[in-house]
Amino acid sequence: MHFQPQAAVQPLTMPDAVWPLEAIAALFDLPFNDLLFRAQQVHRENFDAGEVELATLLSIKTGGCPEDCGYCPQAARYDTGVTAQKMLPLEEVLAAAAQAKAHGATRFCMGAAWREPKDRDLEKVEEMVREVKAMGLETCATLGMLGEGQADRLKLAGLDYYNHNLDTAPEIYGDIISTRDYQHRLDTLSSVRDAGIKVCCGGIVGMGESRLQRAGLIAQLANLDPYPESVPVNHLVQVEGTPLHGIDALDPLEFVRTVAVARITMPKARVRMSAGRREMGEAVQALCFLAGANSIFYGDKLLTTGNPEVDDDRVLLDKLGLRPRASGIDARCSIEAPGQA
Ligand code: SAM
Ligand code: DTB
Ligand code: SF4
Repeated sequence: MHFQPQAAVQPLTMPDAVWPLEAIAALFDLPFNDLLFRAQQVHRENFDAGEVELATLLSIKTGGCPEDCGYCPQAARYDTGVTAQKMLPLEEVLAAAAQAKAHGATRFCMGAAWREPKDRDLEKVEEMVREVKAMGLETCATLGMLGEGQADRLKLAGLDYYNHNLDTAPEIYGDIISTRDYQHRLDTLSSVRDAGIKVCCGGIVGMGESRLQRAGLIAQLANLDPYPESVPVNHLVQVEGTPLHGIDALDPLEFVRTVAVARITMPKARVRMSAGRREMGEAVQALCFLAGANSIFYGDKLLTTGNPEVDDDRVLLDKLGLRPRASGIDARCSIEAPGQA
């Protein structure tokens, strides 16, 4: 029996950013239809519910990563068939960005398989950011942990968002990744925030965590002050050779619940139905949109694994009567600190 007393989850959204774990766990435990109804209400209060952001990903430096993230095909220590490559030349990045724009994407996210960028690598990324932004796309980068001054340099280059995920609840983080800790992630998020770059931060579900641990991840995100402007909810893509390959599959409705709870607890954030859509099927994706997801990765590849074909996504959006978001910086996506909202 999952029903919890309504009192624990009474307000549709909290007046400030403080979300006790118990309140988030109680949201997860609501009857499915009640949870989706509330998520849809919050969604409509904060966004045009017919609109979805299309973000395209490009791996600008693939494979050979020294970290040991148990889910990741790019960790050098796992035999996954991903070979380490050098950083892509600027022209290739710009060609991919132009194609993404031509297909209707408004955000372009550049990912690198680094623990942290070296200063000389960052120079090249700065150039990519400047040029992609000049094409009229929102820019996002995910390069690992940032050292002193690196976030400021990216801000100066015109970076709009930095993606850095907390991935899971703190108490199981060490079971998934041992080469860095939670505090490292939080420190990078603070330096991104301090530099004035918008924060894109989420996690992965389906890594063997419990429902309470999923609530623990959302609690971490929702209680960041302010919470992230952009929240990618990834479903684990199981890749042969990684330690998490072969783990029991998550009930897809738990993924939908996670999206809904993210929407309710971070009402103004772009909630992205991120990795794992190809394996999900249309019906689960439709439920995620109903649960308040309003962003997707768009393009036939994520970083190294597959994503639905662009044409299939267009058909799905059409079927659901959803429109791609028009270009331009998200006006409603400026999160204010608690007390200012
Ligand atoms: N190396 C940088 C880092 O870890 O921050 C940036 C790239 S890393 C691939 C970006 C994110 O991709 C990870 O934090 C993780 O959330 C997600 N990711 C990686 N492999 C995944 C998988 N197999 N399934 C779902 N998400 C995955
Ligand atoms: C995020 O949260 N998910 C994306 C992006 N940010 C960088 C990455 C998903 C990677 C899935 C596995 C792969 O394709 O290598
Ligand atoms: Fe490296 Fe990032 Fe993959 Fe971890 S998630 S192994 S840091 S590329």
